[in-house]
Amino acid sequence: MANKILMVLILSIVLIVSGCTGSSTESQSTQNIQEVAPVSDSPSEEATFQGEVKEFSLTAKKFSFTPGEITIKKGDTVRLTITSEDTTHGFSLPDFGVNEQIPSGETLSVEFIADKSGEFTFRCSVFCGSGHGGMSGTLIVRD
Ligand SMILES: [Cu+2]
Repeated sequence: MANKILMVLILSIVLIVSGCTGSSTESQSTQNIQEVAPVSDSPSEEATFQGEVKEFSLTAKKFSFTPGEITIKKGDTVRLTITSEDTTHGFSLPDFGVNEQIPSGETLSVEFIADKSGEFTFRCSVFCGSGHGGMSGTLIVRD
């Protein structure tokens, strides 16, 4: 009786071992290396552009900007055309990285994307006289 059990044990061990070694060569080289080609055909196009282009004409004159308040929507591209009517003025909008000079009688174009909402102050950045410190306006960016 003990012999029979031993035989079954040995047989099953042999079966397990041979079964394992029989199918251990599955090294199929499935090399489907698809080259990830760059998708962008036109790299100059901004994929995330959503807003509109808003254009405004401003005049700078001692000691104010006209209009003194500009309202746009977040995501808009803002184009400002600013003309100085008397002396040299500046146009500074630090929240959007803008700071330019507008020589006397000249027109300057400024463009930026309003990528955040809130109320931002733009001001003259070139000393133009006694009222220079109060020469400012407000850019309102709505959500
Ligand atoms: Cu000024």
